[in-house]
Amino acid sequence: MNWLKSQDQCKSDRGHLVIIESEEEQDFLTALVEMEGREDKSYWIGLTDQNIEGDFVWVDEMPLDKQKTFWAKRDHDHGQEPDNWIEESISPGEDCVHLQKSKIYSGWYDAGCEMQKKRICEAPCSVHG
Ligand SMILES: [Ca+2]
Ligand SMILES: [Ca+2]
Repeated sequence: MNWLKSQDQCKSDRGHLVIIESEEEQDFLTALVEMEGREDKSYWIGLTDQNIEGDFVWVDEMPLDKQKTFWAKRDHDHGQEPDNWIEESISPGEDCVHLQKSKIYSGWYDAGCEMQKKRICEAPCSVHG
């Protein structure tokens, strides 16, 4: 699904797209993604700069802590995400973030919000007696 539909889908399960708050959480999710073993290991997370370009905010409206980011360094062209890639008639900019597992470097990439990807939802653990 696209990013917005992914978030709606998570909400309908009383959750939200995942908010990554620590290196442990990042490592945990990367390991899960790895275990799933798909070729295209790319999943929406709850981070976007749709409102103000370059100003990344989590889906709970908390701003991204710049000390706790896991942006990817791209292997093929030695680029650094987020790059808000703009190219006429191909990419109008990139405002939604996905976690991607690659052989060399796993991390966050900004991408077009309309791209179809899997998602990682997070929901509170409910305990009923
Ligand atoms: Ca952007
Ligand atoms: Ca990008």
